[in-house]
Amino acid sequence: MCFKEEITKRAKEITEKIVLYLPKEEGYQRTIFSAMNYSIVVGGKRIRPMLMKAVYDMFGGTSDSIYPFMAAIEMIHTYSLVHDDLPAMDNDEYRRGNKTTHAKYGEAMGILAGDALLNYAYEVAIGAFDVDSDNKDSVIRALKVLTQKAGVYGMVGGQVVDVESEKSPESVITREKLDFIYRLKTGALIEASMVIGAVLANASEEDITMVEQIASKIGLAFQIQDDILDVVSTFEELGKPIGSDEKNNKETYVTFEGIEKSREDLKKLTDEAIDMLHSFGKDDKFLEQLFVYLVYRNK
Ligand code: GRG
Repeated sequence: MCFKEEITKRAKEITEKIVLYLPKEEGYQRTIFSAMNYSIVVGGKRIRPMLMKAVYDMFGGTSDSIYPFMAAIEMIHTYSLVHDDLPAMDNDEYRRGNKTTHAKYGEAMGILAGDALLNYAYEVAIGAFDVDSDNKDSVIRALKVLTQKAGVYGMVGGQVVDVESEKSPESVITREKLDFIYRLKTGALIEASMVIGAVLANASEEDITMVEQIASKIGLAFQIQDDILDVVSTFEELGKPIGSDEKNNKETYVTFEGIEKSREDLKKLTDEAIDMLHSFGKDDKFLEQLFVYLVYRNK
């Protein structure tokens, strides 16, 4: 089986597991259940639960307590996309090849579906205590990681600075601020995914710290590739060569560093992450290939 087929298979298996945690579409509030479920099943690469499970497997985890956390991280990621697509933020009509949640259900339901997914994620993750009552301390620690990385010291914090930088003309974005935004907005959930995999598998403190550092590099590389893809598609649409003087109104890694240096930095970060992965001595080819796939993806 080639790697592309392998990740397609894993993404399908992950979706089958996640849907088991979705609410039933019944009761007076059934519209919210429908909007939540639509947002999740409509698509997505499932890379965060995939990373979580791959790290968990690498450290020899065997309990089913990983599954509620895999569902929870995808719910939190999906809520962030649902809210990011709202008229008050990016105002996007399409996502994952389909209508965005607010475009399909209306703005109020879009807001509520995001709120509901975030809250439900924690309800689901807490269910890990029922699955693995012998591993309570690890479950508590995994919950802490999840809540912190998703919140104001994580993804939400990064989004706040991003929104402020875009909307206010006097807020000048510096390279330092851009790093902050990327580390939190994109990196934090990737870090949460991988660290939770290590924590639930009872990896050593030293290994957990190393996993967080690897995830941080992959998170940044993932976002740099997002910026590169953005620039490439913009220039393709304009029918101009990449790097011609068309000015994008948004500051990104590429506008600061240029396309060549961005590609070099992306490679450097990925190579460093893979070297660190090798230092565990686990010979995990899947995780290594997944890193390469994520940071060199073409969409
Ligand atoms: C609204 C609190 C709040 C946060 C929003 C996720 C996010 C923060 C904004 C979306 C915009 C963006 C470009 C984020 C960077 C991370 C990123 C590339 C997200 C898309 O993740 P994928 O590619 O999406 O994993 P799928 O659809 O495959 O799940």
